[in-house]
Amino acid sequence: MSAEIISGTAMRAEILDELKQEVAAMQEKHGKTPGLVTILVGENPASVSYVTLKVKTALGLGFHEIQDNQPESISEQALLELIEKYNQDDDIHGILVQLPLPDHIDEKKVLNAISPDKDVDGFHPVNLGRMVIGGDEIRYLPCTPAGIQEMITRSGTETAGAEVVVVGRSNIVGKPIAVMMGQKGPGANSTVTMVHTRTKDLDEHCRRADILIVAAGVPGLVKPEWIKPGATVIDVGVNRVGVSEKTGRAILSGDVDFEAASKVAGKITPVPGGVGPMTITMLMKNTVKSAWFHLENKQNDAA
Ligand code: L34
Repeated sequence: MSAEIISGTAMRAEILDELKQEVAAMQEKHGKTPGLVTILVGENPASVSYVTLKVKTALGLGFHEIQDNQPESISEQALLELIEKYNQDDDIHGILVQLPLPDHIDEKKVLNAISPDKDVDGFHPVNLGRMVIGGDEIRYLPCTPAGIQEMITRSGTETAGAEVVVVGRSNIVGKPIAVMMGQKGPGANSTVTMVHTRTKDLDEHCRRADILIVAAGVPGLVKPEWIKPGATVIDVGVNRVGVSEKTGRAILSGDVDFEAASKVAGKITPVPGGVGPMTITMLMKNTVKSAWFHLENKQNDAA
């Protein structure tokens, strides 16, 4: 048996086409396009690579895009002031501060400083709280979990009543996707188990999963024997496991042994070309949403 590949790159193309039309409609109606600022502190190679892709995608959609690179040495205070400047800028609808930040900066303080109305990453406690409440309350879903849910539903995987096992409990992936899959509503209604480093019998839990979502950051953690035959496997890991001698570029590998897992799973996402491209796509979707909101509903705060 060979699993069907769920391609993030193919889904990205579809969704970006839809967004392009929305941007054109916005330009026509309001004479404005969505404004996004990406703030990158320092030169972490993975972060540089992801931010570069985000900027390129935003420019491709015709966004008003500001790439604001800051030195590793920037003080926490200066970074907070920079964020406040963009909070006040009417042409900016989305503010993204790429993580991780250097050790001398308090990540929580920085994320909390972004106006919840411009928090297109969906990391602010207000937006995470809204996500937990669900339904109409939702404003911005965090991008990686939103991308994962989109891949599951667009691939035709049944989620209602499905056993979903989430490996990992980070604030940006594990915790939010576990909540989202357990919500009432389309693309959800699943029975969710969240497992982590202190879980007993990790493999036993994984074997029960109809949908296995792996976001541990450990290359090759999930073995083929841990996968239920026919399951949908979503691999969120983007591990840099070496450097190609030919191209000099990083070699990427997921948290799942892809070759072996493909023989057991029903559907599986690749790395690269899986969840990563969808994360960036969902950021664009949130930014378009925010722009509509700011252009058509000035009373954000009262909402
Ligand atoms: N603030 N920080 C903030 N928001 C985010 O949503 C992120 N994340 C994670 C790290 N820090 C963040 C990302 O953007 C991870 N992440 C991310 C984004 C894109 C890709 C991977 C991770 C991606 O496009 N990966 C490509 C390969 C890119 C390459 O060659 O380096 C892929 O095909 O998987």
